[in-house]
Amino acid sequence: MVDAAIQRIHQHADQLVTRKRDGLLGIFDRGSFESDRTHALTGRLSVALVMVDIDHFKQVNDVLGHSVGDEVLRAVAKVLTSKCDGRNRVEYRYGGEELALILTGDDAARATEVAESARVDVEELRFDGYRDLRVTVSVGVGEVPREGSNSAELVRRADAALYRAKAEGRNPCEKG
Ligand code: GH3
Ligand code: MG
Ligand code: MG
Repeated sequence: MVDAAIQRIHQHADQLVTRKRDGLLGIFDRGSFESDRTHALTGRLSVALVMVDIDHFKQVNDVLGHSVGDEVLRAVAKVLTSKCDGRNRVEYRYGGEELALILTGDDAARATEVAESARVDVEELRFDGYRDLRVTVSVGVGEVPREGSNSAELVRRADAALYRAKAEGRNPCEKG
């Protein structure tokens, strides 16, 4: 029992050390997302996943250029970082303009509050030299109860919620 707990602490320490940051955004990368997600689901706390997708991001690149697109991505990543603590709430670049949060110990309602607050902060972002530029994100929240829960199911729930958010016209926050 104690051995198992110690082993888990060691595993967690190893995993924190091997986390890597995305070169462009400074938040954790996809590999870290995968290992943290697997680890989170070995614990006794519920796990919530928030998927964040920037709306119409291709247009930002097409109209204003990729360097402005990069700046927008970095600003959105910073908003997510401001909601996280690096332990129970961690932010990742899932891929491209899709970012994610893994929340350990927050139920879906709490995770939705965090996601909603990030969504509103993104709406309020303003960019020097681009007065009229407005950015929104669509957000999907999924949650699984605890230990033994299926990792793929967690992503499936968050993805389904994100899909609904997009289908509803973008910029809302949906709970899975
Ligand atoms: P939707 O509202 O449906 O999400 O539309 P969207 O335009 O955001 O989605 P789409 O998948 O059509 O385009 C995503 C774009 O994100 C295309 C790709 O070039 C851009 N992108 C991905 N990674 C980066 C990056 O690191 N920097 C920049 N500037 N653009 C990126
Ligand atoms: Mg996308
Ligand atoms: Mg998008």
